[in-house]
Formats: sequence, structure tokens, C-alpha cells
Amino acid sequence: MSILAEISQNLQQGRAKAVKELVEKAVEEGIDAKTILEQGLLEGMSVIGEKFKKNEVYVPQVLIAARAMKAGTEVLQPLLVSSGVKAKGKVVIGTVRGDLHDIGKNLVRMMMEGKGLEVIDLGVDVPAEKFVEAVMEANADIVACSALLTTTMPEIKTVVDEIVRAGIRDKVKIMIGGAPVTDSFCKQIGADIYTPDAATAAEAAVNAISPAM
Ligand code: B1M
Repeated sequence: MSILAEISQNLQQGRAKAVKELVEKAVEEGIDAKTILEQGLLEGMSVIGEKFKKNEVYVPQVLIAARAMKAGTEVLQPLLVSSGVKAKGKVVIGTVRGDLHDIGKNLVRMMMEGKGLEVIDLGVDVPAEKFVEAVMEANADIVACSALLTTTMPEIKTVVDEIVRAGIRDKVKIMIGGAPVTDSFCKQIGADIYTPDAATAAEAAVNAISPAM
């Protein structure tokens, strides 16, 4: 079995320590961080997602798989940092109210930090007012909202509305993402940027802040 398949299998079994060690070993073997992330960690999480959908695994198994995913991504974090010119700018990020999923949001944060952006992470289950408060306090350039549930997607619209209500709509770009989110939803709710994955989100954030870079 390849080391990437081993990472995927151990993640599915929720073996955080083994996942961490295997990811370290894969890095030592010279496999690049993006491949380990996509073909090892995310591959395992996607199998878990399918099983979860079919009720073949339940919340506790998914949670321990998520913990194993975290252990693996922590090893990769410094390697996902790209070299080159560092962007300057501030991003406020969070998972919207009612939603506890944070793996994707954490990846977006890591990739943005990798581009040199300062990221203020509000965590999960973040009310719209808290996004607005944080943007105003930090004078942030971007607010980034993640939602993983179809039931919490409308909460992103609440964030947009709150930003308009606070009178800061022209001062901040609104980026949105998460599995059920689409570009047409982005347009429909009056947000600025939809991106499908963490790497694209980080690139889009840099472009939004300093288009010339
Ligand atoms: Co949940 N869950 N979950 N879950 N969970 C999903 C999302 C689901 C699709 C599973 C399924 O049925 N197949 C389903 C949602 C169905 C729907 O609404 N359409 C679901 C459900 C139903 C639920 C509960 C309601 C289950 C229950 O209790 N009955 C419950 C809700 C809890 C809540 O939030 N209130 C629940 C709970 C949980 C756990 C807590 C057990 C756990 C979360 C642990 C954690 O995050 N710390 C969990 C998990 C892990 C999943 C799955 C299996 C994996 C999600 C994940 O982390 N994927 C998921 C199934 C799946 O996605 N296949 C599922 C890996 C991650 C890297 O991908 O987050 O999509 P993702 O991020 C991507 C992109 O979307 C993008 O970048 C990342 C890739 O680079 N992205 C952005 C994300 N945010 C972005 C922001 C951006 C830009 C891009 O700009 C701002």
C-alpha cells in the first residue's frame, strides 16, 4: 500500500498519531505537501463523508477522523506556505452561525497566512454581528465566511446584510465558500468573491487586496 493510501486509511480510522507520523514520513520521502493533502488527507475525509451520508459511520467516527485530519494538516501547515513576495492585508474569517465545520475554513486560513496575510480567525458558529465587529475593530480588508450546510448558507446573506447595515460595505470585500456554496449564490446575495477551494481562496484574497501582485 502506498504511503498516501496509508494516510487515507488511518485518517478514516481516526488514528491521529499514526496520521501525523505518516504525514511526517511522506514529507521526508519528498512527496509535496499539496499531494499529501489532496491524495492522502482529503481523500480519506471524502471516504468518511460518503459513509456518513449513507449512515455507515456516525458523528463520533467523523469527529475522530476530523481530529486525525487536523493532526496531519498541522504537519503540513509550514509547507503549504508559499515562498515569494508576501502580501499585506487583514482578513477576518469564520464559519457562520449554526455551523460547526471548521476543517475547510482552517485550510483557507492556513493558505492565506501562507501568502503573508494577517488572518483573524473567529472560529465556528459565528454570528453575523461578530463578523461585523471584528472587521470594524481590525479595519480588515476582507471578511471570509465558510458554510458547510445547506441550512447555514443563508447565514452568509445575514453577514452581507449586517455589513451593509453597519455602513462598511464599500470598505470590505466579502469572500465566501464551503461545499454547498456556489458562484451564483455569491452573486445572488451580493457577496464579492466565491472560490471553490482553499488555495484559490488565498490567491483571490491577495488579488483583491493588491491586484498588482
Ligand atoms: Co458534517 N456534514 N454534519 N460534520 N460533515 C457534511 C458537510 C455533509 C455533506 C455530510 C453528508 O451528509 N454527506 C452534511 C451536510 C449536508 C448538507 O447540508 N448539504 C453534514 C451534516 C448533515 C452534518 C450534521 C447536521 C450531522 C448531524 O448531526 N446529523 C452535523 C451538523 C453540525 C453543525 O455544524 N451544526 C454535522 C457534524 C459534523 C462533525 C462535527 C461530526 C464534523 C465536523 C468536524 C469539524 O469540522 N471540526 C463533520 C464533518 C467532518 C463532515 C464531512 C464528513 C467532512 C467535511 C470536511 O471537513 N471536509 C462532510 C462531508 C463531506 O464534505 N464530504 C460533512 C474536508 C474539508 C477540507 O472540505 O470543508 O468542503 P470543506 O472545505 C473545502 C471547500 O469547501 C473550500 O475549501 C476547502 C478545500 O480546499 N472552502 C472554502 C471551505 N470554506 C471555504 C471558505 C472560502 C473559500 C473556500 O472562502 C471564505
